[in-house]
Amino acid sequence: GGDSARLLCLPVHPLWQSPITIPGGSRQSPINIQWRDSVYDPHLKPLEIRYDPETCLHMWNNGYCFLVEFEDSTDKSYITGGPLENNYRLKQFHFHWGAINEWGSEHTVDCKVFPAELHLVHWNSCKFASFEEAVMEANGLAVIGVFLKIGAHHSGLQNLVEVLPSIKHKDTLVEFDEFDPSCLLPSCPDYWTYSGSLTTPPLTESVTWIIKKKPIEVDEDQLEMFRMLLFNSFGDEEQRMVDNFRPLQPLMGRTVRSSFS
Ligand code: SG5
Ligand code: ZN
Repeated sequence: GGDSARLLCLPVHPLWQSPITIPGGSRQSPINIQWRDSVYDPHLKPLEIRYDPETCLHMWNNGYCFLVEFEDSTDKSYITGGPLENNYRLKQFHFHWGAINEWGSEHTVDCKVFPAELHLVHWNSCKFASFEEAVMEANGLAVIGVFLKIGAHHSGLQNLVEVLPSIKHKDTLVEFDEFDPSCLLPSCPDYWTYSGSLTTPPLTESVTWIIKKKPIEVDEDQLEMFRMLLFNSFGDEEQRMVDNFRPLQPLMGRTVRSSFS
């Protein structure tokens, strides 16, 4: 993020350059999840995930990460249950990753860092009319986080990886349809949940985080393809898109609940 990059005298990513006010700053993300401090909540229901591959629209490089966006004018792709009291519609998913496998995830578990982390971003369609409205409000958003670790080749992820060379530069977009992001979720239903924020500007404290306990496995070559993307636009100096994660934020007395004991 901005502050730590400045201390280390690294170039600051454009996303973090303008002054940003952190509203309140008492429930910021990401955090380290200390397993033994998480509290098992037997009332937490299983998370219900209903994704319609027809709602998948396109993939693009926004100059910070790559994201896949979904048609969200109706409740065709949504989640409910778990810690959520309403339906939350899928808006987009994206990843954060490191230059090397030793770091890259935003959340950590017992201080363990993973090489990458997937975020599926949803907004509360029972209480709000649009994503933009929900972004500013408590209970506006729900993000599912999934850790990626190095292991077996992931055939679902490969469908994304194959399109990455066509969105190498900032602000490039390709049509990408018929993709079901539930193929990127571990089969284990266990998760942690806590109240937090977006991890990029506007950093609003509107997110119910749902962090899956089990990581998914991807192979080294697949993550290397993430690292071939560029932060810069076509024609500008080449800067590899890596290390696009925010540093850990203080817990500030929050409780992390677990769906499992
Ligand atoms: C918000 O937060 C941003 C995303 C951003 C995630 O959803 O959206 C807005 O602020 C629009 C009102 O930004 C975009 O989608 C750019 C067009 O996603 C990213 O920047 C990709 C990393 C960040 O969500 S997160 O907290 O799950 N990391
Ligand atoms: Zn994210």
